[in-house]
Amino acid sequence: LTIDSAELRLVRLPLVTPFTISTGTMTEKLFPLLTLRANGIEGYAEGVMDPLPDYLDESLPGALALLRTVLIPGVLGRRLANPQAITPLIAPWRGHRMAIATLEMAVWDLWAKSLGLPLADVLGGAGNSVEVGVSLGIGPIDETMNRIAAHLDQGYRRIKLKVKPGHDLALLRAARQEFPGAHLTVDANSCYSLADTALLQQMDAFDLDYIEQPLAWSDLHDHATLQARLRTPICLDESIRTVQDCRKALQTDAARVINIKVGRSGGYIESLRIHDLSAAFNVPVWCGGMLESGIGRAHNIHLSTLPNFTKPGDVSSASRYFHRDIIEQKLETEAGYMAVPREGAGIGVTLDRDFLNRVSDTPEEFRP
Ligand code: OSB
Ligand code: MG
Repeated sequence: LTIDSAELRLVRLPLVTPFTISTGTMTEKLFPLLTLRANGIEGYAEGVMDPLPDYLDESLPGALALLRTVLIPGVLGRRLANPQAITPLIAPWRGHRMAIATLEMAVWDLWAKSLGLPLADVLGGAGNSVEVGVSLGIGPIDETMNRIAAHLDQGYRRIKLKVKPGHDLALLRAARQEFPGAHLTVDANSCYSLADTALLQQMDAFDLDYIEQPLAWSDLHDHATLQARLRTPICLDESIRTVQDCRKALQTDAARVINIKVGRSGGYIESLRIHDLSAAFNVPVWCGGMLESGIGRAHNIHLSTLPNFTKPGDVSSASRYFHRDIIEQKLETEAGYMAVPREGAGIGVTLDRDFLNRVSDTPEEFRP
């Protein structure tokens, strides 16, 4: 596999519904789309970094700089025996797990296509569909109750509610009263501290599957302190960037569930390690989402076929996010399950080039 050229472009898609979490509101999705080419085959990936560092400490300008100056030039003209061959290329760089993931995931798509196999099979996954839940943004409680009901009616198998101080216990009281049997979770996106321990302990009354990332994005120690005071499992999202983060979290009982985002963790090699380590600790994992277009969504679905993805992931219908997607296929959930796109090879989806050109800036071309 010799990579002969690459293309990088920025894509902007308006969101069907503005998405509010504790850190702010998103009304559009802006992301880098990377294409790698080898012998007439194309591999695709999208970056999940935000324009500003409000989810994690990575931002779009920094990620683009790394991709342009070292990551993409580093693979051009290089013969890669397998995806692991890029390891020395990414090893020098601190952090930037999202920029690295963008490159790494496109290499895996290309690699699977060169083998003529669906990415799920190359990764060691199995099955034709994966279990799916939804993540509902912050909004008025009555509106949220209607949205929960609508998504449960559609078959979604878990409802994750975004919370923040002042929008937490009353919301949970209402949701649990109206939907006594539903799988409910909350995601705080790091908005609480140990000073909120009493409030977080009150969440134990609502039989949540887990509480996602209640404390600081960079802090494992305080999560361990909190977990010792909670019955509800803590799930870590932002805090898991590497398998070493995961090891420290599991060794200290800072989390009892792990959210894996391949686009946040440097790609598949690290995600597979996180997946396997969690399994060794008997800790379930699930696939997180970052409001991805069809390219990132397809990647997430393939990853979700691995055996320890035993909780529903955030890989819901693309039509919930976008009026129109940049891929030709429709990634839609049926009765709570998302079909794995196994047409062709790799991630199993193809670009809708006319539409893509309308929603992206001028592509940047790279040659050796
Ligand atoms: O914390 O999981 C998160 C979206 C953007 C940034 C962070 C998060 C999310 C979501 C949405 O929860 C998941 C999705 O539906 O793609
Ligand atoms: Mg989260």
